[in-house]
Amino acid sequence: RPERIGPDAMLLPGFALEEAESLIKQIMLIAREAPFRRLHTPGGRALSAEMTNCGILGWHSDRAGYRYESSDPLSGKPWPVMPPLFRRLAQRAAQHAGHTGFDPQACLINRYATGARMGLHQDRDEEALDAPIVSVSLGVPAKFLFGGMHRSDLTQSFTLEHGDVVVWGGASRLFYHGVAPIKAAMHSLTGALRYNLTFRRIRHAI
Ligand code: MD5
Ligand code: FE
Repeated sequence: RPERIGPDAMLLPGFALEEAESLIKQIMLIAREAPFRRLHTPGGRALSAEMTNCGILGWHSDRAGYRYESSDPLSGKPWPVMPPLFRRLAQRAAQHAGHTGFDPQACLINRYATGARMGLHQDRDEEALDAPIVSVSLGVPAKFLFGGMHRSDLTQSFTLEHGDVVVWGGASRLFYHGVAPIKAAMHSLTGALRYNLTFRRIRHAI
């Protein structure tokens, strides 16, 4: 029961439910090596979601700009290895949505506390724009906003629940999107938190 939510964008409800508890345990292990932190935009504003990464590249933002780094700027050490469970889930989801051969290089882990949000933006810090993006939602639900190629395009909203996976390919890959402020809620595995795993391929070759 995959649901088409945009051009080449597929919602796979509950696709990650079976491994959700293991995913959350792995997030805790990753955060011991590379703690969640609040990044700042190049303009100096703090993002409200806290972030960390695993994989050979990790997304980072500071006064110098948005970019992918092979080491954690906090520690100078390489990002934690992407757990095979993460990689396999992302590959299986991409395959399920019709994208063969997806091999993610980066997994950005966003942690949203109550009230945290993500303003409308495009994901365009990657070179491999032909590769899909796979996102996995865990914990409390979020109202996700999904627009079009232009910031001013109307947005649709839908709820992303614990275990839901979305595969964004084709035209949707560059659509504006955001997350409305997280409402106070409780989930048995995460408390009041929402986590989102965002799997991306950054470069065509390594
Ligand atoms: C989130 N994270 O729920 C989302 C999930 C981010 C981010 O947006 O940049 O960390 S990824 C949603 C996404 C990715 C690529 C394209 C589109 C949506 N889209 O075309 O709507 O924390
Ligand atoms: Fe995004």
